[in-house]
Amino acid sequence: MDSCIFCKIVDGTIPAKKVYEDEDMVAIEDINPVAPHHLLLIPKKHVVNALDLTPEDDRLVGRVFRVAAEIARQRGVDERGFRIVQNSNADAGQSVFHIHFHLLAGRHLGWPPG
Ligand code: D5M
Repeated sequence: MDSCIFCKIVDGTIPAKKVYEDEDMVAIEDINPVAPHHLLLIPKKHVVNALDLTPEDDRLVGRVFRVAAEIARQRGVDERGFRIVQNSNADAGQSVFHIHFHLLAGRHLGWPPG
């Protein structure tokens, strides 16, 4: 998608701090971190949000969670804990309409979220 900021990060047109990349996804540092560790796992395929997923994306979403857990392990935040968040549409606060998963860690994360 020409106008999508995350498609541009995926293809390198817009710079980002990439911490992980494979054939299906990238992980970048969030530009506006709300926790000591705040990464975004972004599938390369342009999917709008959870409502736009199809059965063929099932493996991709499972892979995102596995990679997120591996990054948490590498950063040593696995035992204390971490959170994976996907916001879909307005009430959830989605601001970029290319599906992404926040990985948050490094502080106590309150529940319920705001
Ligand atoms: O989260 C969208 C997130 O995307 C929000 O935490 C800011 C982040 N963001 C927006 N633009 C950039 C760039 N260019 N680099 C890194 N991070 C970015 P949402 O769940 O849609 O509210």
